[in-house]
Amino acid sequence: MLVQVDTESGKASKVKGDPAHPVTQGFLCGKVARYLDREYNPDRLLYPMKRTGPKGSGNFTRIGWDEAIGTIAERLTAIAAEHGSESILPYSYAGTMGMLNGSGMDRRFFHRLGASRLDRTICSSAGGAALMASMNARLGTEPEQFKRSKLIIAWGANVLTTNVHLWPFIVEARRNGAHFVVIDPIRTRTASLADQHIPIHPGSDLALALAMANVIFSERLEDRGYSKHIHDLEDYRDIAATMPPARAEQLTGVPAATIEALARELAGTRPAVIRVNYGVQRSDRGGRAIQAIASLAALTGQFQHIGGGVNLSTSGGFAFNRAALERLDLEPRPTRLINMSLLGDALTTLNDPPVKAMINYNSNPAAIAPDQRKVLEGLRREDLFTVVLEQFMTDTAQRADIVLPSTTFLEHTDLYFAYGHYYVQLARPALAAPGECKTNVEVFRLLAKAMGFTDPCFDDSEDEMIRQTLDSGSPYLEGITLERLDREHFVRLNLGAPMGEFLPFAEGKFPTTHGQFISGGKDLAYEPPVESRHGAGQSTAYPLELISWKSHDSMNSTFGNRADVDAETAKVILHPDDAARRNITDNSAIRLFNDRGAVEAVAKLDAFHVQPGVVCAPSVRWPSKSKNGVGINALTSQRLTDIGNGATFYSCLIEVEAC
Ligand SMILES: Nc1nc2c(c(=O)[nH]1)N[C@H]1C(S)=C(S)[C@@H](COP(=O)(O)OP(=O)(O)OC[C@H]3O[C@@H](n4cnc5c(=O)[nH]c(N)nc54)[C@H](O)[C@@H]3O)O[C@H]1N2
Ligand SMILES: Nc1nc2c(c(=O)[nH]1)N[C@H]1C(S)=C(S)[C@@H](COP(=O)(O)OP(=O)(O)OC[C@H]3O[C@@H](n4cnc5c(=O)[nH]c(N)nc54)[C@H](O)[C@@H]3O)O[C@H]1N2
Ligand SMILES: [Mo]
Repeated sequence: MLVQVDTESGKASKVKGDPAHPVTQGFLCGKVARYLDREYNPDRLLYPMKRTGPKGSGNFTRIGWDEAIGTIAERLTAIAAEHGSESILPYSYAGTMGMLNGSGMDRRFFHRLGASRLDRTICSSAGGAALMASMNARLGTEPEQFKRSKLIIAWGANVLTTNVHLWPFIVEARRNGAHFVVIDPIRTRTASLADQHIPIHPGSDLALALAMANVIFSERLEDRGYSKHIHDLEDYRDIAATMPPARAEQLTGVPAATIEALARELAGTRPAVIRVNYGVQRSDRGGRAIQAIASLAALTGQFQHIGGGVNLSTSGGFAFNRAALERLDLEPRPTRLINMSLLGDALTTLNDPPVKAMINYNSNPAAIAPDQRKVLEGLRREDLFTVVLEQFMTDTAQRADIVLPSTTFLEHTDLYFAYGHYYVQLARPALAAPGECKTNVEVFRLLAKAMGFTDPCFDDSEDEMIRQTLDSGSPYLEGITLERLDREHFVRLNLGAPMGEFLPFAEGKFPTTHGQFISGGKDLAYEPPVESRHGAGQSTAYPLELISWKSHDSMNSTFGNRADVDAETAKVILHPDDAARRNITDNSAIRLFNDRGAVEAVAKLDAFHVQPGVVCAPSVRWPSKSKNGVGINALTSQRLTDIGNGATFYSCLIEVEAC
């Protein structure tokens, strides 16, 4: 990304994509193209503040940094002395995915303190666990290879909305004759532009993937030469045999003939690539669904061909020295791990010790964590000491005792990995921090000093931390130095192959113990998600399946302060048949509810985008912007995925009524 800065005023006038970058190719997504609105927004937090009214009242008064840091250090010391240091919980996720501000000085601080550790499961852990279970590597087909594909399946991947930089490669492939198929319960923007859209019942992808394998095995369409690299091939065949297309049709809503045709097309096309995204794994069987989808690529030998394979994530290429960056070794003793997707329970029922302090940065749990009623109940606790590092007054910041103003990524140095491509990136500040904003790195450095931590790592500069992170001995990082990053800004990982020709599994050689791919066999046995039309929790009280997917114009809850984003995320899309049965008209006020909570929204009737029985909410709206002060996650549950302990946001049953 390039920022045009006026040398006299020091102000930015324009942001644009870097035309030299092989993946982003000179354009930005719609959200970041408007980033200067955010950068110079009058609502930016500029000074440290402390709470003056009751918890959550939003009454704050400005204080100095010395008082802020002093108070936090004093309170944390007292809480650790009385309840043990594990009563202190860090909470962070994807606000910035920079290594230093996202998993650097913060981790050092909490490890040294002996705080509870956070299991960061809110987004991708089920899919990540699936890649590890099947290949022991989080690697995927390079985006640059997609243009060489002949068949591209976007499986639970809303490419145009969430991964727009892949789109030009898909366009190029289609120009060369590729067939583009989308498997998604919703007819997304991506689906409506595809050659074929296959609507599927939410949470049933595992059944579809097994049925495709069933067709491939029974018609002997597998790649004989390559499928020998599947360690548990016979178990895979056995489990696939339990899912004939007719059974899968019942479970998925996809006609058996469509399943057969897709299976034959996948087996008969080289190269074919499956772009699976995280939408698939936000439900009970989502982890194994990803494993079954990756298994299809192995069974049909797609890993041998440029433009083939499967891509969920490329993050495993970034073989950084996390031990040196995060310094887990500073822990005085091994500490407990708290699942961030269970924050509601962690704040309300966890004991031994209870959570007495929460330091929140890069995240807005009051909006994004499931089972929001419990989360908000927890954040309301007068005896919970809460510190929030933020750029804006989010619902989480509003419930803090101390709010600390944070820099944006245009204002601090950081090193970036990616999960959609293979380039390491460095950003230096383009702009000065406004007011008294500080970087997360600096805040945790100051806190470490105030707590009396004398370990030399708390004196490390940003540049020193970057050098330590790059120094891992991995061949992927060979030759990638801070100096080179400063010169070039983005550097391709040293993957041992020219751009667009990285085929790590062309000859099998998976980094598993036996070097083979693992399908999962019996572990792939399908059961519908508890909260789904065929699930055990199916009920007449809450018959509708809610998908609170990604909104086009916001980034989870980031940008939720914007009026246009708020209007968009206030809408909930219903099929006209479902609406008619409930006397709901277009643009009218509705109430979505289940046993966990109720949310008010505006109905948008739309037979084009949603199928009957499915309700779709672009997320994540700021709770405080809605009439009853809660957001869509008041409806979602703390039930976890089959593997990876992830959140099941997209497996959620509700009822809707006019209000
Ligand atoms: N504009 C925008 N871009 C974003 C984000 C954002 O908030 N806004 N967030 C970023 C983040 S944090 C992430 S993790 C990625 C996520 O990127 P994606 O995974 O692409 O996004 P999602 O909307 O979570 O899910 C993708 C699609 O899966 C579909 N889906 C839901 N349930 C199922 C199912 O059971 N089966 C199938 N086959 N499909 C299903 C949804 O309808 C959706 O269209 O996007 C990133 N990019
Ligand atoms: N219902 C529903 N819930 C969801 C999802 C969904 O699809 N549906 N998606 C889930 C997924 S995939 C994800 S990844 C999570 C995302 O959840 P979060 O990681 O909490 O993401 P955001 O909502 O974007 O909030 C990030 C916050 O970090 C702040 N921030 C940004 N940069 C910095 C920085 O440098 N320093 C500091 N201190 N703060 C910064 C931003 O202002 C913002 O308020 O949400 C999950 N929740
Ligand atoms: Mo995410």
